[in-house]
Amino acid sequence: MTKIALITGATSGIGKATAFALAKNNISLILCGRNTEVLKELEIELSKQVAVTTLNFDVRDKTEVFKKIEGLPETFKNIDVLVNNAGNAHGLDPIQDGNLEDWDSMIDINVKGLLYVSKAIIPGMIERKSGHIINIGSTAGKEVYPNGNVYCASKFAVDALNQGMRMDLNKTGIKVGAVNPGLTQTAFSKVRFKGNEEKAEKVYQGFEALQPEDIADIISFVVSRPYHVNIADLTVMPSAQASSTILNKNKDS
Ligand code: 8X3
Repeated sequence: MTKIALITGATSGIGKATAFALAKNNISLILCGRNTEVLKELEIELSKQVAVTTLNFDVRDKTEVFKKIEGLPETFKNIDVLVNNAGNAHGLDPIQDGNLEDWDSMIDINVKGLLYVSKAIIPGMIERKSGHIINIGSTAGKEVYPNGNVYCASKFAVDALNQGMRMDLNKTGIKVGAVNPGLTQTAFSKVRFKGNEEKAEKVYQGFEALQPEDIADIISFVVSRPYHVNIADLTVMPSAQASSTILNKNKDS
């Protein structure tokens, strides 16, 4: 039977690439995001391959999250795969200079948003005694780096929730795992640096960064494992990266 996957943050970066990768594997899609225009474009494009519906919400808005997920058409209600991908970094400041709004955004999107969406979907998975939750963490959730403070904390929380969910759902038939990307060239740094393209581009200069498609490929592999195989925790870095702080960049970049 055709699987159904719900992807948060599906309008860009890893989320968008994952939508294309899963469609290639004939998985029906529920694409969630804040940008209605891009959602519409993706729906038109991807419905050439698979059944697609879109949900327009901000993961921070718990009322909307529950309303939109509960309102899914019958044919999309039995979600097999949840890809908790929505997440952002806001700012790269030492803790003493941190901006309260940036902190709120990161905790609200990366941690609370992931919790709301999961809470809305888990009961149906429990009822059906099957489901697969893939949490998109980060190398920043494995190892703190200078000025990463709250972003790292939010991704450490994702790591903790990934482990906690797997334990609590162990008897329910739902499998839970995380994919933790390192330096991946998306709009991530542009958002982190509030639109400063120059600063953002520099992050990925002088080495070959991961592309969203590299991670989408891996998510697609994770999804396609037989049911008894759970990829519980997977960290992926560009070959030039050894840790959150060790990166082999060309001297002159
Ligand atoms: C993205 C990885 O190192 O830019 O989560 O924080 S990093």
